[in-house]
Amino acid sequence: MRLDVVTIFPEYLDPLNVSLVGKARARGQLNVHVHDLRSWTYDRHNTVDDTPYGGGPGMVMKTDPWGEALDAVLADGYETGAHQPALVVPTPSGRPFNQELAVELSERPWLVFTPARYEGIDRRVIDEYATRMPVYEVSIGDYVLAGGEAAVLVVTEAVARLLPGVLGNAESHQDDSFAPGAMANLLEGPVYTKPPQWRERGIPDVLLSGHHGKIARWRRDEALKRTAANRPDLIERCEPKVFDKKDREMLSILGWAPDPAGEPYGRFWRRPQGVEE
Ligand code: 6GU
Repeated sequence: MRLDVVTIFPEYLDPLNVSLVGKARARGQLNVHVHDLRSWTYDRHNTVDDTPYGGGPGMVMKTDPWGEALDAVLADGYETGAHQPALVVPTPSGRPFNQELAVELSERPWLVFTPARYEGIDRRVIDEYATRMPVYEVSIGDYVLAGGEAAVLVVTEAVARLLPGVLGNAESHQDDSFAPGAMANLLEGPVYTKPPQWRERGIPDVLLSGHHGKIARWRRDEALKRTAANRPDLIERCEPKVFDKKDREMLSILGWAPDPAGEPYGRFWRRPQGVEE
């Protein structure tokens, strides 16, 4: 996979040399190019922004540096045999980035990222390149960053670990929280390693029992507890048929009850707080 990043802070992308993404680059599984947007400015101050039409606060990134940068980056990629580029535009007004979108992006051969500072990029730039290639406007969460560079790091790491051969067998992503189908959209529960005693704290007995069936059940219960506590929306989104009898027992202990009218296809409903049935 080829990745291009056009930014006014190329050094912000230095972490792409480290860890999983850095190793994938070193092995030739990822071909990363970081470009300084200001290389495509020609005035004394290397201006990349200007005041917004219609007024209002903040500055808008100008069409010309972005247009020239993207034309040059695309021409370079095509010359070196890259094909089917997609533009990834980080913006808080984008589509929520999630594991499903990470999988979709990991299946593309070439991603071009356009992290912006200020109030974003003049819309005509995105509209122009959208006539030539798919454009993914993505947000990494419901908060506002000062710029899209951190989002590029997030998306790149989530995508890179899905590429064939990037993760070893030991770290396989088959049962990640959010992996399609894995644990039916439950978060992963707690994990433990040696030593067996630490500051008076032991390991749950079941994990030392060697009883694979009981261990799997315990892990599933812990996953249900953590999901119910931290992401009740994920429980509500599950098809009830993914919950077996033991799951239902645990959900009931946690204060959840199925919608009686909806069975077998209704969602699980949370029992109203403090109301006993
Ligand atoms: Cl992709 N960019 C910015 N600036 N803020 C964000 C974001 C992206 N995702 C969430 N907040």
